[in-house]
Amino acid sequence: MKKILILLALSSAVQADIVPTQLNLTLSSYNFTPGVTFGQQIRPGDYFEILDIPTLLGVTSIPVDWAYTIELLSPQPTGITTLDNPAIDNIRFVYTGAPQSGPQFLGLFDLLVEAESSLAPRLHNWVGAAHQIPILGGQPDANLNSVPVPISVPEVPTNGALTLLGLALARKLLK
Ligand SMILES: [Ca+2]
Repeated sequence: MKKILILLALSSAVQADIVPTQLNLTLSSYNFTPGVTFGQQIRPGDYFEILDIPTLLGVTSIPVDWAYTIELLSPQPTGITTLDNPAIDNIRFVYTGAPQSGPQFLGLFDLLVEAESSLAPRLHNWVGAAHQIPILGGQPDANLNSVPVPISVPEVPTNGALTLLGLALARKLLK
């Protein structure tokens, strides 16, 4: 079984608020556990996005107090500029619960993707938008991260298909 695990330490994020950790792809499940970092707080309306997931089919489960939207283009927080392909789906998760301060993990987010996808790197495709904790001023804070996303794997011809292709080529050459 194909299984890839990527661990990103909460403390290693440079400009951090909601960051990805424990990203994992199994047969048709793309899941991860985001975290809110030290000195940061999530409030109702704060969110994070993963941009441009070509094999995204839907959502299997997300923690309580979160809602999601699948959309082609997503809003960017102030100070964040990144590429967003208008032809490929994004997913955006919006927090609806009571304020929570970091550092802490935010639970498992599990997405349904096309079976037999494989992970491909993407640059600056994770956007997090939270706030500083009140004692630090409570201002909005946002960041960019890069996470791999599942993409389709081109189908490899089966032996039967190769045989048919060979016969077709042979017939063409004999004409
Ligand atoms: Ca997009």
